[in-house]
Amino acid sequence: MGVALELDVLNAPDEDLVALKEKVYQHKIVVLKEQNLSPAEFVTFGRRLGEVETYYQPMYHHPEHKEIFVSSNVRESGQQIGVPQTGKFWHHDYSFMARPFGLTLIYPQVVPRENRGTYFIDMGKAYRKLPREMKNAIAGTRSRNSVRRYFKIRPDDVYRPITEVLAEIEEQTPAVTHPTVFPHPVTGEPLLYISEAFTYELQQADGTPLPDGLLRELLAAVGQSDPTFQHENIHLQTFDKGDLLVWDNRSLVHCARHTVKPEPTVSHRVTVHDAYEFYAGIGAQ
Ligand code: 7UC
Ligand code: FE
Repeated sequence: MGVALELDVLNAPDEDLVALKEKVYQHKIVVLKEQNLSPAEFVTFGRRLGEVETYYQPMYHHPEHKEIFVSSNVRESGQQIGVPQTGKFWHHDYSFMARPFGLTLIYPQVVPRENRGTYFIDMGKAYRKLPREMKNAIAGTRSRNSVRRYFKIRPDDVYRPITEVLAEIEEQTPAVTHPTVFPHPVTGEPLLYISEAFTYELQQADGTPLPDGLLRELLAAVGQSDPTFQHENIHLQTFDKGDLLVWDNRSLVHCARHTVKPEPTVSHRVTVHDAYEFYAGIGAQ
C-alpha cells in the first residue's frame, strides 16, 4: 500500500491530477514529496481535485481557511487552534454522514520526532481475506453509523448536562445507513465499510438488527480491535515534513498513532468529493 510521487500540485496540468487520483484508487495512499504550500495553496490544491467539504463543526476550522481541519496540540500565543488528539480510533472520515467524501488530504505541519505516522487498514484487502461464512453473513446487509461515541466535548459544553449534549448530537448528526460492503466506483473492488469508532449496528435489508457479536467478530478479523497494532492487516504510514498524503477514504480505515509521550503535533486536512458517487445509489434510499 502506498506510493511516493513528485508533483507540482499547483501548476501541474489537469491530466496529471487525473493521473494522481488514478494512483490513489490503485495504491490507496499517495505521498506527495517536498511540498511547500501555504494554507491558501493547500485549499487551492484540494479544489483542483474536486468539491472541497468543510468540516461541520467550526471548532476544527483553521482561523483563516474554514476548509482546513486543524488537528493540533500546539497553542499559538496562548490560543488553542483546531482540536488536539483527533482521530485516535479506527474510522473512515465522515462515515457518520449521509454523503462521505472519497479523498482525504493530510499535510503535516509540525511532525513529531518519535511516534510519527498514521495506522491504516485496507478494507478491500481485509474483505477479500474474510472467511466465506463471514462474507455470506453480511451479504446484502447494511451498517448504521454515528459519531456519538467519539464526538469531542467542546469548551462551551462545560457544565452542560450530558443528556443535552447527547440530544444535540442526535439532532445535528442523526445516525446514517450505508451498505456493509460496496464496490469501489472506480476499481470495482468490494470494500468492507465498517469501523470500530462509528459503526454501531449491522442490519438486514429490512432493518432487522444482526447480532452484535457479528460486528465485533468482523472488526476483530480485519484488525480493528488489536490494541497492539500488530495485526497483519495494519500498515503504519510514516511521513516527513513536506509530505502531503492523499488517500482513498472509501477503501481505508485509519487511526492516529497513540503517542506514548506527548509531542507537539500539528496537521492540516482538506477533504474532497471526487467526480464519482461515494457508492452507487447513495442518497437514493
Ligand atoms: O475529533 C475527531 O477525532 C474528529 C472525528 C470525530 N471526525 C473526523 C471525520 O472526518 O470523520
Ligand atoms: Fe480521520
